[in-house]
Amino acid sequence: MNNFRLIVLFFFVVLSVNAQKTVRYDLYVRDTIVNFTGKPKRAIAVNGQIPMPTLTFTEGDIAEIYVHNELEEDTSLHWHGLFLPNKEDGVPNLTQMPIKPHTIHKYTFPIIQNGTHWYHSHTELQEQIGMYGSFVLNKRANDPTFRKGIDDLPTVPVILSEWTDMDPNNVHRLLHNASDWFAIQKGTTQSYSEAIKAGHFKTKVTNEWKRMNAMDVSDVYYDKFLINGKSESQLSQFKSGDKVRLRVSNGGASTNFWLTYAGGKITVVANDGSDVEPVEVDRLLIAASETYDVVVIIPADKTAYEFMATSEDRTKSSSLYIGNGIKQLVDPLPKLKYFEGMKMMNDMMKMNGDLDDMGMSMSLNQMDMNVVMYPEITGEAKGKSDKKMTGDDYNSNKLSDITTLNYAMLKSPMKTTLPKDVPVKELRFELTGNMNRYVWSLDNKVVSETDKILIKKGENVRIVLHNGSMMRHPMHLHGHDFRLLNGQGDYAPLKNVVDIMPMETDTLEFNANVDGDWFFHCHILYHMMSGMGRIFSYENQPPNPLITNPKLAQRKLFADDRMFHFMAENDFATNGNDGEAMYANTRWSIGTEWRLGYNDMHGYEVETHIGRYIGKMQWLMPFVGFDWRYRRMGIDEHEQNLFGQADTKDNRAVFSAGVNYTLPLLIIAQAEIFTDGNLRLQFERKDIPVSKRLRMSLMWNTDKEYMAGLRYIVRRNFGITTHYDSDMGVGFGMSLNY
Ligand SMILES: [Cu+2]
Repeated sequence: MNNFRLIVLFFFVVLSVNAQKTVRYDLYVRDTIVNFTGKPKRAIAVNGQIPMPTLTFTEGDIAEIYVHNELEEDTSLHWHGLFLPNKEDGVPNLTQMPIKPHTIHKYTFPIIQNGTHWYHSHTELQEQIGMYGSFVLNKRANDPTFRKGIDDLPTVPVILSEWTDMDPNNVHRLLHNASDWFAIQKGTTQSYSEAIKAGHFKTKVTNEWKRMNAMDVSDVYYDKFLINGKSESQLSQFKSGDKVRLRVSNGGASTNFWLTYAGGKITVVANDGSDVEPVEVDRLLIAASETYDVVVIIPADKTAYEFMATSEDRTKSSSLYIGNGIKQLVDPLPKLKYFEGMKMMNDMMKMNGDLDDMGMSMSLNQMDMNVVMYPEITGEAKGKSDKKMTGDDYNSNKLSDITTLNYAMLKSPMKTTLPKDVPVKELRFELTGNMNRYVWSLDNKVVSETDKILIKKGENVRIVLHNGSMMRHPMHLHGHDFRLLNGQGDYAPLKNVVDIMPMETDTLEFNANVDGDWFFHCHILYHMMSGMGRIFSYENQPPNPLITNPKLAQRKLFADDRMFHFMAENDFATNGNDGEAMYANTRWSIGTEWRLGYNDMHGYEVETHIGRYIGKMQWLMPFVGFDWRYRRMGIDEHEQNLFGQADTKDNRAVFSAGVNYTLPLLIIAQAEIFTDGNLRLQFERKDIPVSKRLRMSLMWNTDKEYMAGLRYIVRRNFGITTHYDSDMGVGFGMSLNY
């Protein structure tokens, strides 16, 4: 061997020792049929599995991930919690164009961090039907932060999710149409008869007086909750004395989960992929898209200890049994006391729709107003108590022996302070929304109504978030970890999701250190699709080579929250048909109502309104309309309205302008003036929940028309009805709705 060859060989050896290892995965995205409930349903599997395969890397590797889109629709993959170049972040129409059907897209980025993360589709609602998986980044063995007794434990990736047999597009549509079908399925209608039975009639009236519908902690009914794709599974390889580290990711589209364990305490050792000082708890709530690493001990042999994930609404749970033998179960979480929750909400809700924390300055999940609904903390429902509540009355750790994790308990093992002497940009957002129209926003604006927020590379960005809505929102920042200011000083924990409860104020800060357009949004999938987010964009950054037509990309991105949702219903009754169809989005509503008799004496009537909802609570809607009627009257039967104007019900085709306003008790007042000079005032209340499935509607107007109706909801789109109408008389029938 000559010298030259030796030298070449030497360099080769040196290079290969120091070279970064490239780790390649090929992901084949395909349509599949699953059967979680006895009915075959469409889902999306990657490499034939749900959840998607766990991707494992070691810090220092180079990731190469080839996505083979074998669907008949676009897709994308987002690497949740990862630090990477912006064009690898996987947000379609923002950081790349969608991956088209039957094409291959390569993602590649260096792995410059460690911890438990996950990945999911960022395209439409694909995350709901299977596109979520664990993403595990191991520490290097010589990592100075390596923790003996923690980082060397056997680890198991655990990804939580949920399943609904309903097409998620239909879920989304129903949420926007204020259908209470999910509440009927969950048993949380909170009807008047249930309220009376529970001694909470006054609570229910106050609730509706303040223009609230039934309250709940989650929006969607699910058929199944899943751990690693199953409602029950077992890790039988562990025996007495073993410790296991579970790398738990919440890949649920809209579910927060309680985690509890039958074998004793749960030790939390990391959150959102960053180490925290170990903290022992009895239970924790993992919000949608968060990750927690927890260590559990197997106390004895011949026993399988239940590790349980229960949906926050406590409708169902799923279990992982750790160990081998007789099953040791954990106490199931008792059902929520909804009327106690309703009463608490009534106390907090001001008449203008704002929430009032009554000076309790809540933050970091320490005070949980929902404890009033937890029987295991506050005992069984006890009916009336008018005592003034203080912060301690909502602090579950002070009220009981059960230790519940909150954000103030998280402490980083090392300092997380940001660079000093750099400019600080302060931003403040109010999380806003209204349940009646399912609008979710920041500062009452959705993504498509706002510009990108410019930030400068190098500066520190501090964001104050206040949740003024009635639901909790896990807000997620792409591409960066932030410090959550939680009273731990220099050791504030690093996170990329902050779950904010109603009325809480939380502050986070990060150093702007990587160019790009980074999405900041609520991780409840249906809230995100409704527009609850913002885009942070670095000033003077180079253009993204994957976005060749930025205008087109932006228009497609904005299309998500501009989407219109359609609903229709018709009552086929013995005395005629009446029904409505509506096409609505965040601000606009196009609606048509009809009453079609079976003969000319009954008459025919179609009213169409196009309106725009105004204000945060959207109680006001000015509109323009068109009214067409025909009815054959008897001789001298001409009527007058309440204002003495001649009635033109017999034959009329007029334009109108008017306004709808939602009054206390959810009564819609409508004032409308027609081009023939006629004026009409109308009051209507639809869908009063009489019992779990019975709804009552009432209407009266100054044309001396009135209507009263009852509808019994048999199935999601089928009901039995009876009503009395001043024009058409009494009728019985059935209603179909879409
Ligand atoms: Cu949200």
